[in-house]
Amino acid sequence: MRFMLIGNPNVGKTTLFNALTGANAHVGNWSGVTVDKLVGSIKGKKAELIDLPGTYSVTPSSEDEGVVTYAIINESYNGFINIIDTTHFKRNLHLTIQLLEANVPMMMTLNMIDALNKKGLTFDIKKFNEYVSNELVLVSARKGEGVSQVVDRLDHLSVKKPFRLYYGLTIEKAITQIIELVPQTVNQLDKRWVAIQALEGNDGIYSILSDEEKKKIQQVVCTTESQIVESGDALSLKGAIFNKRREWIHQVYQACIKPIPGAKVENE
Ligand code: GDP
Ligand code: MG
Ligand code: K
Repeated sequence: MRFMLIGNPNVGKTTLFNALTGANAHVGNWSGVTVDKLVGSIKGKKAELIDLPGTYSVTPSSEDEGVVTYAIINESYNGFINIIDTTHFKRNLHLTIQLLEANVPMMMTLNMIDALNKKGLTFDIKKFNEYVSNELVLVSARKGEGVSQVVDRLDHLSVKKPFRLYYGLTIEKAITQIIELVPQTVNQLDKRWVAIQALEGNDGIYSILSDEEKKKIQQVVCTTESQIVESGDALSLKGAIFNKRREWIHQVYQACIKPIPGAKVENE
């Protein structure tokens, strides 16, 4: 088995990676780029863990971020482990949504719970489970708390209920059109994911498509961009997608992050 560890920069990825693997990692190479590929063996399991570069988005805006799209499309794996810093929950969820949309088996590890509690806040995992059907584990990677649960539950990863965020009529119409232009499913990635990434401007996805398919999809992206700008709903297509995600994230945040009764709260 093989799992991909994915998260924003500075969320405790290396700390969790070391806790899961006992720091037995070896460094490899991603083809074509100078970014290191860290591969470790998960303690007590016949499973490999691959550490991906920290990123705020699957849609690349740097060489590091390009590696994430490349790996998601080209590597073989059984699932993702998304590490979330609960003290920066809202910011982290933008990447999480992009991973959820792939509808690949994924565990979410909610890290820095100790630091969240110090801020007078708790994380309501039951509430979060009403928004996402994934395996969820609260961890404090630095203290090693929750790490054994992560290992145990890796055996049970599956897509219980596909994740689907609604982007509004204009974008949904474009998604439907692009899905029809994507000929085959790659790496169990949802075609809807490919469509949304195309609309966000992730050129990495075209590596799996022919020039003809690319041209047709880019036409849909271009038309949709004009429609969004003309409608005045957002300044750009990317902006419109971002706004829909932000609305969902705001709801999830309100539902899941709660003050500890009697504690002095320090806000995010
Ligand atoms: P990466 O950039 O995602 O690889 O993050 P690191 O593993 O390097 O961690 C970034 C910082 O967060 C380090 O100072 C860690 O010691 C700290 N850190 C990691 N996990 C936790 C945790 O569970 N609680 C707290 N309070 N700090 C943590
Ligand atoms: Mg790191
Ligand atoms: K390389």
